[in-house]
Amino acid sequence: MTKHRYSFFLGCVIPNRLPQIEAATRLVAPKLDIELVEMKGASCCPAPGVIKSFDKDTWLAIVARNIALAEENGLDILVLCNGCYGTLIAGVHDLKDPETRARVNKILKGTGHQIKGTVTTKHLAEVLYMDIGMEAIEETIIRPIEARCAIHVGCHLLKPSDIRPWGVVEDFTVVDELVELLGATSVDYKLKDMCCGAGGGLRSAVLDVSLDMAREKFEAMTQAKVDCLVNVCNFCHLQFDVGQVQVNKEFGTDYQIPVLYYTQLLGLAQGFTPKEMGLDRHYISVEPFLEKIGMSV
Ligand code: 9S8
Ligand code: 9S8
Ligand code: COM
Repeated sequence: MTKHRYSFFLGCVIPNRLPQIEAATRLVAPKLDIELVEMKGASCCPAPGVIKSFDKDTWLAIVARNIALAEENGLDILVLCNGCYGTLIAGVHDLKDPETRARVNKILKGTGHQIKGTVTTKHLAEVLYMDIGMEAIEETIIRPIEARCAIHVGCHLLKPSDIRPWGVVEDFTVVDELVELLGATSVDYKLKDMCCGAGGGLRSAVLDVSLDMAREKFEAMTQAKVDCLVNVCNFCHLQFDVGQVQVNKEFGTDYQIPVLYYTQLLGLAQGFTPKEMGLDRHYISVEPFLEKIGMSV
């Protein structure tokens, strides 16, 4: 099998708040012949909904420095976060323009890095679906996950769609297919396409509105009787796991929806233990979901 090598971009949230997502991803990757190559000295991407809104050139210079590190590796970037995807894919796109590239390279001079425009950025879902392929993933599954899952795709994975590889995104099923490949059912629920409420600085700036949006999604998922929520963005993950505890406190509710990042679910299907997938580190207990699939932490 050919080896798939990527520059591994972690962003801020995973190293600081959700190291279990990194650990799970590092364990499942070799089974799919994916090699994750470090990006030494990488910084915040920086977040698209926040920094980009303040000053575009500052944003772009920092994006360019990160992309330059991947170019020095000679490898496309793999991200686990929709926000990082949004930033880096837009950066790659903007820096294709020779004038912009020259302007940004001038700012970069002092850092010792220059950007040439030779690498692209791929999201985990894209790498799995398009580079590795469903068949190769299926071959690694030894323990099918029979559970009802609410899938949350997140905003930045899909839009703006003209600089993303998906084509028409109004009926996007890639994440559903990846989840169902593991033996699970993707359950339709009201507001499935709605934002989790965290992005664009909302969670930091207007927490009550942010949590109210998450609450609406939890209510719809509960009504749909799901066993867990599966996501492909660490910021959505944070909002759903940590935020669920906050929602319960703020609104007097008692939602108990276990939240899994896709590689954690994939790892369970590949035979890793819940502990190896870091499921003992969640805010909302994953135990009911594990019980349903005949496992425990
Ligand atoms: S880096 Fe700094 S804040 Fe964050 S995780 Fe994802 S978006 Fe990019
Ligand atoms: S959804 Fe709306 S903006 Fe976003 S991608 Fe991740 S965080 Fe949740
Ligand atoms: C959300 C990223 S994943 S941001 O908050 O919109 O920048």
